[in-house]
Amino acid sequence: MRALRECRLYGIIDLGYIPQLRDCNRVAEQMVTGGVDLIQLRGKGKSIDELVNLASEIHEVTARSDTPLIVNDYAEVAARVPVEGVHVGQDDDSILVARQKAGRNLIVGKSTHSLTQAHATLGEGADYIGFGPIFATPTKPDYKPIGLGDIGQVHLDVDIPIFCIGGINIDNLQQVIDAGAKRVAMVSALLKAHSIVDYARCATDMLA
Ligand code: TZP
Ligand code: MG
Repeated sequence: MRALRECRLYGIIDLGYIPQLRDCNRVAEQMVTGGVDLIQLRGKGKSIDELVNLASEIHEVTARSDTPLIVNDYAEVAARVPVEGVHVGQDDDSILVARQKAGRNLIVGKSTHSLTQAHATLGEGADYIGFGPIFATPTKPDYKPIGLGDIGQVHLDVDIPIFCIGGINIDNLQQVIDAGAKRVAMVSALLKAHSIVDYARCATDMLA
């Protein structure tokens, strides 16, 4: 399986952007073909059983290319499907509880929305953090964007992989990289792209 440190582009399959759930596998295939390094299944409002079914199908695709699959919010899914990790937010299970619920050693990532939260997460044993939203985003509309200003500092202070997230697309990616980002996560830009494969290739080239 690809190591987290080698991952630059994190593609998030947010079911809110996928009207037909049977398309998830195809989306995962396209992400993998385009060079997405790490994939997350994010299904707000779905039941654990639904997520278990989707995660097992997507995992068949991701495992073939050694791409780690991370499940958002629910470590219970990781107890039933051999996904590589779980992602928790500030209001979700703690990293410790997520590991206990999964019942095995796996990647645990956490969303952070400020330098203070990023620092706090270090002591909690996260394997990576999300940092953002950098820009305003319809995917997380209630969150105030934090802008580019703290990206340099968070990379000085935090020595686990940091994925900048929130409103990032091909048109603003260079600004995010110039601000100090090495890794980014994309949701809507990738999922709404005319060609997920070409879009991901372009982003991975820029992050190389
Ligand atoms: N966490 C911070 S911003 C965000 C999450 C899950 C949403 C990012 O979505 P998009 O569509 O790439 O702006
Ligand atoms: Mg969450």
